[in-house]
Amino acid sequence: MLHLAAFLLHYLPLAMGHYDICKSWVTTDDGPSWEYYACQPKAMRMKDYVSVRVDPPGITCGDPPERFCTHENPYLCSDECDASNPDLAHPPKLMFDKEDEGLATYWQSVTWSRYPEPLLANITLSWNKSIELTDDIVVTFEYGRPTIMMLEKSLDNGRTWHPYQYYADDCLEAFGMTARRGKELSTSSVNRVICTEEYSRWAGSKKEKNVRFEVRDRFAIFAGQDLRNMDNLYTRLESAKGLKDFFTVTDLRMRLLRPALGGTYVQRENLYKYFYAVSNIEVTGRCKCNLHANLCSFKEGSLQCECEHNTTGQDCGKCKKNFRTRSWRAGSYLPFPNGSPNACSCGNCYGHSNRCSYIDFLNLVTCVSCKHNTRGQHCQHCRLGFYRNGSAELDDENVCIECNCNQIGSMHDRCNETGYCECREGAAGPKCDDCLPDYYWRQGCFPNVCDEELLICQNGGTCYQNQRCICPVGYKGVLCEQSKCDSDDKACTSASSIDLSPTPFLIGALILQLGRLVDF
Ligand SMILES: *[C@@H]1O[C@H](CO)[C@@H](O)[C@H](O)[C@H]1NC(C)=O
Ligand SMILES: *[C@@H]1O[C@H](CO)[C@@H](O)[C@H](O)[C@H]1NC(C)=O
Ligand SMILES: *[C@@H]1O[C@H](CO)[C@@H](O)[C@H](O)[C@H]1NC(C)=O
Ligand SMILES: *[C@@H]1O[C@H](CO)[C@@H](O)[C@H](O)[C@H]1NC(C)=O
Ligand SMILES: *[C@@H]1O[C@H](CO)[C@@H](O)[C@H](O)[C@H]1NC(C)=O
Ligand SMILES: [Ca+2]
Repeated sequence: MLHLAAFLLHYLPLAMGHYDICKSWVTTDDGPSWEYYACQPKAMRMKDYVSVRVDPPGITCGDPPERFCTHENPYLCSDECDASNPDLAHPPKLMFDKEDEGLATYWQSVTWSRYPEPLLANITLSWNKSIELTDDIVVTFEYGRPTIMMLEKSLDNGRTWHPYQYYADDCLEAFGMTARRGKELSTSSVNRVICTEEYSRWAGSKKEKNVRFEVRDRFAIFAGQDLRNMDNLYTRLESAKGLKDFFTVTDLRMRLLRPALGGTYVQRENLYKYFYAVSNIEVTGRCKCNLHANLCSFKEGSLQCECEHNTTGQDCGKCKKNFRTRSWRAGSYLPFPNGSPNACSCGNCYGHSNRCSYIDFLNLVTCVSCKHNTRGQHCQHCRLGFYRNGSAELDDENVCIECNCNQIGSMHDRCNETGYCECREGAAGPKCDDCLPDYYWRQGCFPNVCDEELLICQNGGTCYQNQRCICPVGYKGVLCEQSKCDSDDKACTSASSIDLSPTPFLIGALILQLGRLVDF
């Protein structure tokens, strides 16, 4: 705990808190396993990874060589900028170098020799990577800060640009905006684009060199002055729409619109003292990895998150192949203290399995224990005895419908894609629980013995449920076609006299019914 506290105190200005590990091997009641956490890379000095562009062409001094002087020494214009002489050159890279103590190195523009045409310069910083700012942007101007400038940002590698902050010694005159200060911002205005006069007024070029974009003042609105209550800030970053994006950039652009004037109007007779000189641009931030990585490395010229949680992409912005969920999600700072990893896993099991297993040598992920009567590597098929509900999505719990084939009428449990079972001879209907017209049902379908058309019971016999003829006394045979006695048999003739009595008929029917009951 003490160690952790020491760590936090040490890194507080940059790292501000936890979320520094993505997973750990823990032992639970169910044995050891990985536990996953939301995680993010440490904050870094982003100037070490930036590429810079200065516009327009020819704005950097020294080609041809040029004399300049300073506001403090306006009549001693003996300093020289010469691009061909390393000691006197001021190329853009000097805004990002490591300086020996006390020796400022700086990019410098040409002087304002074309006054009154404005002296305009753009300094564009590109990371080719989303960066989340964690501390103030600080731009250091040697020889005075611009009297008008603007900071712009891009979130899409320079395709579109948005104003980030306006700076002027007179905001109303320069931009038609009321001047505000970063410290005056509140919960409701935290991501407002403001114009500030704090960094543009003349205070002597050596005294006040820095121009800031106030990230800390904005964070402090939620986390308190010394940023102790980071949990509150993280909660806000999760919940307030657009707040995270406000602090996220891929590119920054400083539009220098009017140089330092030394506290007075422009003196036409000495334009050698008007120019821009930037010795350092400090941008502190971390790679945006959507809380799915704690490392960000510089590879092939750009920063890349080293993604965990089965995510991939420069910002861990999508699921790895085989782990594609319907919707990828960023990790979350909440709940404290470890957040939610929102890892990608078994995404293509269509929600029918919570487990998947990785078969190393095939480089293949398969879903384990598919539920809802599904089967297959991705639970994308229906189990035998089930068929696909054509109007349901694959991730529907009811995607597989039981075939329900009649056990007796069908060949097996399987059915085709429209739910039709395969019927035994004589059986019919989708589930094979009906018989074809010339068949009757009795534990399966059997060909009719008698009917009303072709197989008619003879000699007054009646057809019982297509199964047999009920013959009058004295007749037998399948269709009662045979007489039971010879023509001279007396018993037969006497019996034939009571032939019309219904009693034996009923008894016969009863016996048949009984026989049927016993059969079943
Ligand atoms: C600076 O960039 C802006 C767009 O952000 C552009 O309109 C302007 O022309 C550029 N100025 C110079 C001097 O290149
Ligand atoms: C930007 O980064 C992507 C992804 O790392 C890379 O493929 C691309 O080449 C980079 N572009 C430039 C201009 O560096
Ligand atoms: C990522 O996939 C592997 C392979 O299936 C699995 O072992 C691991 O638990 C997954 N990680 C997460 C965070 O889900
Ligand atoms: C098929 O799926 C649709 C959509 O989910 C559902 O409304 C319907 O009831 C299902 N059909 C059957 C037979 O289960
Ligand atoms: C399923 O079987 C029935 C009856 O044999 C048939 O009409 C239907 O077209 C079959 N469906 C498919 C998709 O094969
Ligand atoms: Ca420098």
